[in-house]
Amino acid sequence: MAKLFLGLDSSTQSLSAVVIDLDARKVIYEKSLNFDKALPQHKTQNGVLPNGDPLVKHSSPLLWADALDLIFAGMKKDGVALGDILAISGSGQQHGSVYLNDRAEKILTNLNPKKSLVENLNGIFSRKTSPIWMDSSTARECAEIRKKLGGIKATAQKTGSDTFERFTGPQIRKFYKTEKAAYAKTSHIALVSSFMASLLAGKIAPIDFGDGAGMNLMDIRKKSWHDGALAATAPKLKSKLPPLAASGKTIGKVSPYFVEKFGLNPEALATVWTGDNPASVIGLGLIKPGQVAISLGTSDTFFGSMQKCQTDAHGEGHVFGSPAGGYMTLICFKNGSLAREKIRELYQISDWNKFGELLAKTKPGNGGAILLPWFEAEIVPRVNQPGVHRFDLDEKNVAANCRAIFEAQMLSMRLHSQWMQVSPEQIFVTGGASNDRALLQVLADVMNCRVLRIEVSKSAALGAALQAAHGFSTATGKKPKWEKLVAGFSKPISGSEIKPDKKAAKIYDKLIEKYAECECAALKTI
Ligand code: XUL
Repeated sequence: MAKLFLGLDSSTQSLSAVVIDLDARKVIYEKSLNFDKALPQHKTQNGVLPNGDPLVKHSSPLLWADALDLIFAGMKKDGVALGDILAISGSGQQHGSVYLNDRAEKILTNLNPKKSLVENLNGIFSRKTSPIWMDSSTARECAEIRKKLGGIKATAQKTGSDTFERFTGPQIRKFYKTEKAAYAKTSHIALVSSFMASLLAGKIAPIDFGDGAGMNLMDIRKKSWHDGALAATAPKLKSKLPPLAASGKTIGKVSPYFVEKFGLNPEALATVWTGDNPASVIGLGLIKPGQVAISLGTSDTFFGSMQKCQTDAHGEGHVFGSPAGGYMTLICFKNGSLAREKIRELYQISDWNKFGELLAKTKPGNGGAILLPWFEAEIVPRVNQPGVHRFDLDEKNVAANCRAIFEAQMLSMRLHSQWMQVSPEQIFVTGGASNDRALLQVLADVMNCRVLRIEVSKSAALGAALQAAHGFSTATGKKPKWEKLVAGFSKPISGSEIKPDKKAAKIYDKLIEKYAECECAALKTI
């Protein structure tokens, strides 16, 4: 019998499944189910419920449950050997929260396989919808909690991050303030990850140290609920939260609902889920401290493993627990491809090859020219008023502006990741813009580090499957090594390595000082 493990990823727009054969070191099945297309009855757009207020972004927990039924039905239909799956784990979009009443526990333990999950779960919610990570309607609550915790630095030191609108604590506070009766009727608060794990386990599941750190409620060092943060958020909160636990830890046998309905093995283990970013860290094989990846997408994110818990005094970056045991960090730059596209449009450059040709006409360091491309309000550094700033850079010089945008973004990444105190030996890059060699060369030179491309399709679900394998092995008394476990699953694309140019790297070592000064000067004016 093959040793199969299932990883599920409940993201904003879809639910994905990845099944791995551990001994063969192979992904044997993968599938995604798009919420809007597969389940139009829930009326989401890109996984979000329409709302008149542009700051409010909610989704539906019943949609996620419906998707779970559907993905299992699909696996059964596709002939996946569901009876051979030894353990299941998963990941969820971070920060989103689900509110359950006092009927939830009983209903979860008695899920009726003759009915759908949606039919079973009707009546267990104390709040019909779930605020998700895209919501930014809690600025006031962020300020209130931050103040009670002693400011930005103290909040980050205590909980791993400054308060952010999308984080669960500020969201819970808003719910408590605006819907007091519904808050009082809430017996359990779950994250997307722990809600999904609860369905599979047939009982209220713990929240893990990775996703728990995205709440502004967990003591990042002790990995337990932080009493001060709980008190600053809402009354009686501790009694509504599940225990915290390591991701992949066994919750129990999978619920009989899934055994009877889809043919899962009754001995299969249901394990604790995590957030999608922590799971991706595993899926990409970033196990050793100092291993980092950059995702160049709509926004750019810089994330990776971290040895010590090192929080950001400026409150720009986040520290989460890593499923591999230690910590991970994540920094999100909003003006990623968004800003690169804006420059391309502004100078009417037909495509990225042409853009690269123009850039090649200039030299590393751009003669000291600096651009600050904050087309949108920026997260890192915190910029509330969008604006583009140029220093010693002629707006009419097209080639210099092409180089300036790439250099600015990579210098900003280097500058704002210094607090993490990691010196990577190599950087993995993924995402839409990661096939742009000109951009990757600037990245390698600015970071003075090898850069390798890596394919990340379903990296979170793959990480979750590996987490299931780790949890299973631990439960059977073994001490599995993460490095061994992930080996062979995610490999960089062959021939994609870009080495830093030592001369250029020296230029950037100097230019970063000027870049930092320009940032300070611009921030003072807004
Ligand atoms: C991380 C974050 C997003 C979501 C996306 O802090 O908000 O990356 O996890 O699913």
